[in-house]
Amino acid sequence: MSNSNLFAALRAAFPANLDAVAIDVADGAGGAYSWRDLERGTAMLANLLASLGLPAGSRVAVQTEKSVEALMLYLAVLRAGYVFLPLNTAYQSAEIDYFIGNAEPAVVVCAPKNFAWVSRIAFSAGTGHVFTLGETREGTLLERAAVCSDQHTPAVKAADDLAAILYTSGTTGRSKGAMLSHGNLLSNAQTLKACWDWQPGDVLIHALPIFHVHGLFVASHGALLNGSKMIWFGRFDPKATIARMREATVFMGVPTLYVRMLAEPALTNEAASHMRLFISGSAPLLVETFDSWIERTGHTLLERYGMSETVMLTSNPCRAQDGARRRGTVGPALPGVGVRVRGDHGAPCPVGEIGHIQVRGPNVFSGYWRLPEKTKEEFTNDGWFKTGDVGKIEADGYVTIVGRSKDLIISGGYNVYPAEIEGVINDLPGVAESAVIGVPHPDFGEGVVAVVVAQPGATLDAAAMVAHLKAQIANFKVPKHLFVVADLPRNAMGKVQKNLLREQHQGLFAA
Ligand code: MLC
Ligand code: AMP
Repeated sequence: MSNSNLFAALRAAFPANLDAVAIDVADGAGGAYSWRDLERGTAMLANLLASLGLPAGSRVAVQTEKSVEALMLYLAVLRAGYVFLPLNTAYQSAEIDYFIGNAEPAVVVCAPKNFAWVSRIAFSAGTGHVFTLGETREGTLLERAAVCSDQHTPAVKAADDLAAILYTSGTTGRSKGAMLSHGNLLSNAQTLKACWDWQPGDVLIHALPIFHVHGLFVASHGALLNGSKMIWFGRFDPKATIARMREATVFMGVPTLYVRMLAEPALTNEAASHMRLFISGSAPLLVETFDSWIERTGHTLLERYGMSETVMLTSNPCRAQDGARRRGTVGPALPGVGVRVRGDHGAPCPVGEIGHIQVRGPNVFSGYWRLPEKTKEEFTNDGWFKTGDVGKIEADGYVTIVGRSKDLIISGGYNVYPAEIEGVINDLPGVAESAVIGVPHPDFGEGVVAVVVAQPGATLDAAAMVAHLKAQIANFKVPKHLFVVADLPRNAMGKVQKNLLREQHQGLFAA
């Protein structure tokens, strides 16, 4: 049987010279990792996992700061044939409690400073093993792996075997785990390698977090599958990123990263002259950012469109002969991926008409973890996944996203679901109801704003409520502003008119 293990495919792309630098760490403790270090490190971690006698399909949940060892842990989970479950470092105890309770991981890896509370949650959910991994190689994970063999044969996997679960919030209720297979991830990585014209000698600046699709899959797989060196930032720093462009060729970022680099005088044509390709995605790219980037660097940003359930769906062209990178669009569907637009009742939309974006292809996930009914609802009868994005397709295939049918805010590339935040606010004492909206924000694209109504006789203190929320939910979800009002605008059906609230507050964060 052939092996469809994603790690095996990535490993096969390592350069012949295993002593060449694979990852050059640009911040923190610095240092360099060779391809041999990745080979040996992932083997030792895979052997540690294998030594635990975990059942097939076991989940390994990881909430650690970004580090090369954290990337190796991801690769080791693939290599050993288990299922990787990355968690945003901003998540707090109630959020982690939910993910661990829902996914029932056999292994949890957390930051040393969080061991006490994370292990309490994990052990009470039935997790057998909790390890720690710090930013600078400290913790029990590497201590235990240090005594394991550095030889390991990748587990044999079928293309549809589960590789990762990515939690993505729902418009109603709790987060759902999107189940991605080895085949989903590898087919998308191979397609992007060809489409983005990865070249021998390409060097990627990796400055995104590694707990979401963009940094973990698109960026890391891209470099690994091309045997390309990465210049690795634990945290995005616009000045330092610009300084390293002279040694690099490819950069991937959410729009906020481009906005922050544009604010740096050091961003010039000359500073970017060694670069081949700048890619943007995860959130809408403003046309002003697109235009300013051309003006300042001479490079045209390549905007692409993706999501946790589907990895990448569309991309503007890379090579000039394949077409223009058209501002305001996310480009045509990737080869082998089907993208179509449907009306409210499922009828096909004529060219250029706005409707619901649907997708199918080898990149599309198999369903939500333990939610067969929810999965069914999110697919059409003929097997297309409903993205929840609204847009149009031109005659030449270019897709434009114009909005979302899902009530979702994207702030600095992170998704915030109003229903979740409203639920937390409504549970605070004295709150009758609330509405959470996103309004234009010069740095984050959209800023989270809450509008809250007090119960009769109650007095609410906005600052105290924000402080309370900060202690309960991930920091990027906390409203940047919270207004206490007498009542919320409603339509004749009694539904809160969020569009009116958005209009009212749209200038709140004006630059
Ligand atoms: C940080 N803060 C944010 C925020 N990030 N607020 C709103 N939205 C965000 N995204 C706030 C914190 O709450 C904190 O506020 C303050 O900013 C400083 O925190 P920080 O952690 O020091 O911020 P910083 O390092 O500046 O982070 C900003 C950022 C980061 C833009 C670098 O958000 C980021 O890396 N975003 C990328 C997200 C990403 O990779 N998305 C891909 C998803 S995949 P306070 O008040 O507490 O001080 C996907 C599919 C696809 O969508 O298509 O790719
Ligand atoms: P996530 O659930 O975090 O994977 O986020 C996926 C969502 O991000 C998509 O459904 C889109 O709404 C949004 N998104 C991703 N890329 C783009 C883009 N280039 N332009 C606009 N929205 C995008």
